[in-house]
Amino acid sequence: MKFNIKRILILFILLFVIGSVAIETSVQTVSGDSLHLKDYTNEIQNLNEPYKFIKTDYFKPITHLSFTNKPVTRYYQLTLKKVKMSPDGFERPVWSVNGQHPGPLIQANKGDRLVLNVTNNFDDPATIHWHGMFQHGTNWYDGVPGQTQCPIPNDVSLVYNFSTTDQHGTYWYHSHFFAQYVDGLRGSLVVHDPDDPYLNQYDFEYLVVLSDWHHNTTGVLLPLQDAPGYSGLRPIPDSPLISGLGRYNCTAAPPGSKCKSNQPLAVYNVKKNKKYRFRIINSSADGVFVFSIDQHKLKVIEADGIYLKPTIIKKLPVAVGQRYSVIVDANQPVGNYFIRGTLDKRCTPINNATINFNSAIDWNGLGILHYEGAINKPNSKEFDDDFTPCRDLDKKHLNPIKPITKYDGHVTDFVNITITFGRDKNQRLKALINNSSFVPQMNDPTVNKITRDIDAKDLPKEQNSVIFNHNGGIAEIYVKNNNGADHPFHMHGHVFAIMYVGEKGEVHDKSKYNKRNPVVRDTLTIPGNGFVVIRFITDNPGVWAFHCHIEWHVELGMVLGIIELQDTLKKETIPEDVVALCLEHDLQKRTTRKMLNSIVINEIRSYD
Ligand SMILES: [Cu+2]
Repeated sequence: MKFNIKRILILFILLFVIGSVAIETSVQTVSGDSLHLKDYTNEIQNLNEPYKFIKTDYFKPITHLSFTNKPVTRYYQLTLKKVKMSPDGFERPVWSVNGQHPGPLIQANKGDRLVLNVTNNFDDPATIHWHGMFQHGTNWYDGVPGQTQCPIPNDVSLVYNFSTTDQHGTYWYHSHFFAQYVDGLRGSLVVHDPDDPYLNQYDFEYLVVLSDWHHNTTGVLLPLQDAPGYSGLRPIPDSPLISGLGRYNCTAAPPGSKCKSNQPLAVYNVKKNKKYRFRIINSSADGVFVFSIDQHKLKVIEADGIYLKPTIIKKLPVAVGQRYSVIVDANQPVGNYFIRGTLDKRCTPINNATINFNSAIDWNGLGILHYEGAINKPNSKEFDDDFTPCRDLDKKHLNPIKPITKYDGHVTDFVNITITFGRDKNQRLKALINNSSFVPQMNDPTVNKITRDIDAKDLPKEQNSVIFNHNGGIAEIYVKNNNGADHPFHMHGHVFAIMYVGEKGEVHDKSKYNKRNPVVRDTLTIPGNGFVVIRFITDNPGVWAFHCHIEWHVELGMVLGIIELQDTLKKETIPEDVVALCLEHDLQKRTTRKMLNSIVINEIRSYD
């Protein structure tokens, strides 16, 4: 209970502190006319001025980087600061990146190195995970507190420095510190590919960052979920957001709150007969989004960085953590058409003990596809569903552009895991993997332990470690979901091949594995009471989280720590500034120079 009171205290203090913080809304503007792929607007990297401070207007086409003959090192500044914002009309503190939510787009070309100076001015500790990036040889920049680094304390900067190697596609970044990304620390990351087979099939490129949104901070929500005897389900959001914009009916807002109804919607401008690549990211805490544009079908070409054989769909279901690219042909009569970013209510279980169960949310998030010259009010009609609700996009739409065959071979390591829920001795809800709920050791991350020559098999039980030691081997994980909820699982450091997805009641049958042309991605939905079998190549030394991306489940402990090739990993040297975070973290715990900070740190201590 002590923990809960502290969290609530933090909220009140925050509300006072944040009252004085200015709102930043200005965004970088770029010329929309000069953005045809044939004449990229070059973003010139001035090496005398490292750490370029970037902002992104999500409603302007992407200003590409010019392709270079040799890889380029790109320096970006990401400053973390709480600001007051009203994404759906309701004002609250938002954990912003460079003053905006979603955070700015980080761009690179294939092979480039990203050097990202993260300055933490949150008054809370923070980390950033670069979702989907493999971090070959740089496990300590994966951004998972307790697994790959100590949290970045307040008023401290950490330079994340990693190569994109041979990766390309649509990625994102988010905090991995408690549920901080749900409060706003999330943004987009795109690695362009000069050899992209679809490069000449579209004229402009847009990003769509989808998220569910809560009016309460996670500092309020998490203790409620963590309360002894809590019998509700995942907290119900207040709005769906399309690239940071949504609408809330303010008559439902609590008295005294600042709230404006009928906020402007997300508007994406198009020109008749041009083609647009939309990169769609579900950065939610929880919800499955269904993305569609009335009267415009979607040509799917990428999932989680993997090029696909193109197929045409009407509606795109996107689970948390997944990304897609689709090409949209603006070939309809000049007009305004609804873009739909619908939070799929069918996938959100609810009972009347659930936090915010009586939310005034309008699940049907709307944006507008605006043709140049259109003046009509949009009244377009939604497509009928052409997908299975609460499931990933059907595998027939997810064939890699060329079959990826490397997963069909001798399995060197096999791990069997079972997901359940349970209660601890205080009747607090816990998520269990093989009967064990993950607890991070914030001040002594697993990778630090491995490099101190602690053998992975001697790690504390609550690290939920699974060990893979075959260099270049094929690991297979069978995940049995013994509860009724669907769980979108994400693996750090890898993509994996999906050998099979089994629904409730299906029998596990190895002869049904898709060995010849499996779907390959980094996030998949495990059906309620079903199972999945995945494979990945064990070629990336590191400590890699494999976890449900429903953030409420992460906080209940639904996390596994893959310890991969520890014999190689233990010989590596973690950069001094990363190790020093642990000292600074300890130091700040003992410091009372800021009351707010000390409260947050004390609270974390209860998890250490
Ligand atoms: Cu889950």
